[in-house]
Amino acid sequence: VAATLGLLTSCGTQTAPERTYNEGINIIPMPASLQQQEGRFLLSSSSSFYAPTPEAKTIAEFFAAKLKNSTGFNFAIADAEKDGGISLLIDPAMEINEEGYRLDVTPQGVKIQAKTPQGVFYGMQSFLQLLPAEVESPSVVKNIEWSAPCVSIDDAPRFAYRGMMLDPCRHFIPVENVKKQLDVLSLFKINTFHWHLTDDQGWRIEIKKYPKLTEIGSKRIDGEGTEYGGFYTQEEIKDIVAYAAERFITVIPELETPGHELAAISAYPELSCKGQPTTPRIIWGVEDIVMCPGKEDMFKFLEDVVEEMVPLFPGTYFHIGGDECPKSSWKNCPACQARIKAEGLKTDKNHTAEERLQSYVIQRMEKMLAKHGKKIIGWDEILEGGLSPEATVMSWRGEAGGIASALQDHDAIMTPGGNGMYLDTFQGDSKIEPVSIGGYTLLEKVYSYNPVPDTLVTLGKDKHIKGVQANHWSEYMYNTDIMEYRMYPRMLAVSEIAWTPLDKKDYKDFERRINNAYVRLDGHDVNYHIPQPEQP
Ligand code: TNX
Repeated sequence: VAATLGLLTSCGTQTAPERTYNEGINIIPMPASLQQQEGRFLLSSSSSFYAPTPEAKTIAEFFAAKLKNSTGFNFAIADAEKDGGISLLIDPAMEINEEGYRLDVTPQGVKIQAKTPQGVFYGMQSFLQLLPAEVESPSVVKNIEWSAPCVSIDDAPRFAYRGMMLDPCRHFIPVENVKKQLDVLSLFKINTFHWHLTDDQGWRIEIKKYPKLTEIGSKRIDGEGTEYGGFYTQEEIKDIVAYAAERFITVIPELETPGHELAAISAYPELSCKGQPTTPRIIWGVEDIVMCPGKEDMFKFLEDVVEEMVPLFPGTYFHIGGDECPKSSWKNCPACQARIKAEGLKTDKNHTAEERLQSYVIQRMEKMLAKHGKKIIGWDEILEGGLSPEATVMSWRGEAGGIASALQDHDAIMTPGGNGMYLDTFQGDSKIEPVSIGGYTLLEKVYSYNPVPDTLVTLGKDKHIKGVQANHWSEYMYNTDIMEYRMYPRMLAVSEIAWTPLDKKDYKDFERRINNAYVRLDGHDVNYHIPQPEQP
């Protein structure tokens, strides 16, 4: 089935982009402010980088190596500013957003100024998008003029959190493909990679103290009776985190608690209330067997896992899951009921005792992670039973969770499925598209999402919306071809929602710019979808 679907995605239904792709300004996401000027800047074999600080030099080296692939030019990194060169200037005193930059392209040269290395990196990404799209080619492209229109750009993101979530649990994503997505998404200024590493259908991270998590928990028997599995070693994770950091992407790991953990429970059955032997889940949907908060050893397990995970992920945030945890097993569990009693978690008018027990788990996770200097993010169910003091809510069941969180002066990240942030859905006619979880999320719908609800603006609480994320749940992403097909070009719309000021968004113009982006995606061998005119 997967092979057939793979074929279906790569033939027949797509039309090639038009050859007009290099006309006009094609930057995605559209900058906050851009003025086009007369003339063009020509990049040549004698162009050089001027990078007067070590951080700027690292970025110059990164882009010199990349530009060499497509242009074949050997760019020198010089100590003095030269005509025809690219200057990367970092000034911590510059008055500009932490991620902002100023980009001036004149016939004499390119100048990028920013407060931080990240700003300079984004300035370079914008400059690259002014060059012919073939600049993303992995091999030298001949007979092309590497020129860019003259512009002055003043740019900064609308949101500090611009995320994508990948789910290697339902279908595994090999290291090289994870890197590929990071590489591609960094072109479009995505800065956060939420990595969903544990779930019912597979445990995907090596934990040295608990080897059975990967020996048993990373494998399942699929429908045809074959073993399916995969996991990341800690070395591979470090490698990916470093790769992301080079591209100014922070990795947020997710350790699901207390539900969605059947794979871990299969390896260590004592983690559940009944302790019955089980296997990683082989079908999709919500699993009833969950972790047992009545048992102190269950918390010890989480503490040990956290202790091994934390050093791998230098970012501030740690995602503790918290979604879809059926509580029937806790109702019939003497240890859970004893915990409810001991902690005084009585049913009140807002919450059941079991909901408050879930909140107790999340609060313990928060304390556990605070000891390591980490802050928690959780799916919006963490609102039920009372929010942990410092938690950030990821709003997925619509926007209500995000709104409730902001009203309690907690930060929130918007990722509502119904508003187009779930990219496991169809993006065209379901009769010809590869099977998906269901529902239609056309490119325009993704693009039209505004992560800040009006009510929060009215109440002056909009500052708590830190940003937006698209989720790529992989139940119906049998391989990375289908995953990419679902991701692109919709992720480009997400990048523009996350970066571009609301009043600068323009779908018609975005559609035009996407033709240029397709050629860039081709350079990375991305299996993208092309929206068809006859949409359902
Ligand atoms: C709900 S979103 C889930 C995931 C599924 C997804 C499918 C969330 C926090 N939980 O476990 O993969 O729906 O769309």
